[in-house]
Amino acid sequence: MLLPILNYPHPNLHIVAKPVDTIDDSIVQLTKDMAETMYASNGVGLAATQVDVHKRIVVIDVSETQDDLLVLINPEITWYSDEKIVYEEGCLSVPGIYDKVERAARIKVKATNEKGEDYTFDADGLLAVCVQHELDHLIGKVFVERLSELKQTRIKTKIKKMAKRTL
Ligand code: QAP
Ligand code: CO
Repeated sequence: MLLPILNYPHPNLHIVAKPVDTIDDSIVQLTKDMAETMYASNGVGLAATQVDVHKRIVVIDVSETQDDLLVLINPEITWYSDEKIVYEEGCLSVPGIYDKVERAARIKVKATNEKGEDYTFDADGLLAVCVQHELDHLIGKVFVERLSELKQTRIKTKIKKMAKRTL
């Protein structure tokens, strides 16, 4: 089932997600719906926060062929490199807006999958950027809030103008 995505600056995008304590059928179904919603929107990542569910759940697929789904339940970044990467980011909650954000170039991640298995992996490049971007959502942070105040003001103005056009 496709889920509606909250659009910035919706206040619920600032709610801090709570850890998942039991991976029951409703959580498994939510991860499936999140993946379907991400693929349908041609996204590479989606956090539960963006579909107004305030639990620590993220889906990511940075593969070209959209066939390498990562389900991250209660994800944590256990290590950040000092080395940085600057990447032009976008967000399904901020359609049409893209800007450069600096983040750690490499990270170590631990999470649980939808089967309840714990796993860890190292990430760099687009995957490292995506994990950091999605985990920001879980603490109520949208990538535009990592840009200058001037850029944030300009983005809000642009969003209001785009909304008017669709009236
Ligand atoms: C986060 O973002 C991300 O504006 C995921 O019109 C982005 O999937 C991580 C999207 C970049 C790493 C690098 C955005 C689709 C998708 C749009 C997305 C749009 C259509 C964004
Ligand atoms: Co996003």
